[in-house]
Amino acid sequence: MPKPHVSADVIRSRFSAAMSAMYRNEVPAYGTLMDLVGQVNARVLAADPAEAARLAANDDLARISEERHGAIRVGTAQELFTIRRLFAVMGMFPVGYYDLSEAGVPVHSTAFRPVGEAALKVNPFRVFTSLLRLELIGDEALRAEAGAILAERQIFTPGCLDLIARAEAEGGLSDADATRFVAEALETFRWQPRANVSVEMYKRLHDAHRLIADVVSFKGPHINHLTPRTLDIDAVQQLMPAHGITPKAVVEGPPTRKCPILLRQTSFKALEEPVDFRIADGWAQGSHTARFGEIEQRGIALTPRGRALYDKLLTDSRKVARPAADGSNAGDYRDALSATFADFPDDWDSLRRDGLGYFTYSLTDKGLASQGADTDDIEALLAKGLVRFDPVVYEDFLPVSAAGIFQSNLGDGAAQDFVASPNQQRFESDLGAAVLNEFAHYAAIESASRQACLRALSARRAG
Ligand code: OOG
Ligand code: NI
Repeated sequence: MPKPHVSADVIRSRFSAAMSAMYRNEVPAYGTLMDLVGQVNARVLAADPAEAARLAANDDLARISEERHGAIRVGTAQELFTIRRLFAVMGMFPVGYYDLSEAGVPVHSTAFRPVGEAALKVNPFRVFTSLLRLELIGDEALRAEAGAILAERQIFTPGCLDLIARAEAEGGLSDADATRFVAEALETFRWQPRANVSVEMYKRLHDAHRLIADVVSFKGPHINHLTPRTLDIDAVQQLMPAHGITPKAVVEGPPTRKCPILLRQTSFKALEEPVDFRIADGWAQGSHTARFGEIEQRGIALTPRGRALYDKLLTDSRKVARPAADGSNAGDYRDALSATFADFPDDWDSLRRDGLGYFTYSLTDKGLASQGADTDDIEALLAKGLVRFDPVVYEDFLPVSAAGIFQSNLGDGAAQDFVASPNQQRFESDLGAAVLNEFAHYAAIESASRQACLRALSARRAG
């Protein structure tokens, strides 16, 4: 008898818990950040019982401060292809295409994440995954050497590869195999204190771009940050220095609002860590900065129309003030952002009526107690108080914000001018699959909730 499979959602939960424990242990400042986030979230919930009740109804309150995402950077098409298969075992699929060349970082990316409300509810953990684009590097000799170094490494353990193949062949893993899979997969994301290259090679890679050194010099794509969810990102940003952590200069994304939209993020600067580099007869100590911690606060998912308005206002505010890496104009940037975003409606009903955000619809208590209604018009049902609406949470990322996060931890001089060269087709061919469209996902959630409301009301009429 074959053993029953555990669900992919359960494997993902075990994996994110294991990753969190490993990272806290390896990066102590991250543990401090987690504690701070927990304290701030507890304070917000105590001060706002209505929000606490809403979260209790929609979310697992006990897990409110847990990780929502992490990030890795892989070096080759083959690595990207296999990482897609690895994440699929945990019910994580590539959503969205992000071109960061435009923002001075030689990578393009996707986010592996659970898809569908049920899976997100069990555990929303996702991994922002970037593929290095050596073709954007001018120095041809260095490009060839870096390619050769990458071609020789194997970032997956043999056990991990076997279990991926088994999950694919059998449609899942038994409980014991899932436990082994999590342990084997974790090895790919672990920090390797011994570099794969000599210090001279490291320096050359580093001079070409710090990101290239980070990807090419090591045996694997160490997880470079994990990110818990906070209910008040401004408070955590402000409290970080008192807890001995240095935050990046500005919070990325939209300004502080009554009705949060999309995603706001901030991070603490990457730490300098000791690394052993190869020398002729052994190892020589040096250092590398790579790993940091981040926090996020999520708001409503915007429609293409809302997203276009967001992009326009962000561009406008960056014309007034562009955040300097040293933080010298952080105040000006914040002011410009709030002034520009005054043009973005800040109440839920306007966002809905203007078609800027996605909402779910459900029956109110009155709707549940009713004998149905004589109309299929959602606006009329809302007016009668039979139906209510709630914002759909944004589950994806933002390219300009991601570039800001990259830059703050790569160091101030890391931005370089690359010719903007999005190449989704190439990315998807390396990935071995098309990325899912995030807008289609949100639109489907909204329309399913609408249909469910109408069906429930018509069943009441009939009954
Ligand atoms: C990824 C940076 C992007 C985010 O939250 O936008 C990111 C990286 O530094 O590898 O994680
Ligand atoms: Ni991140």
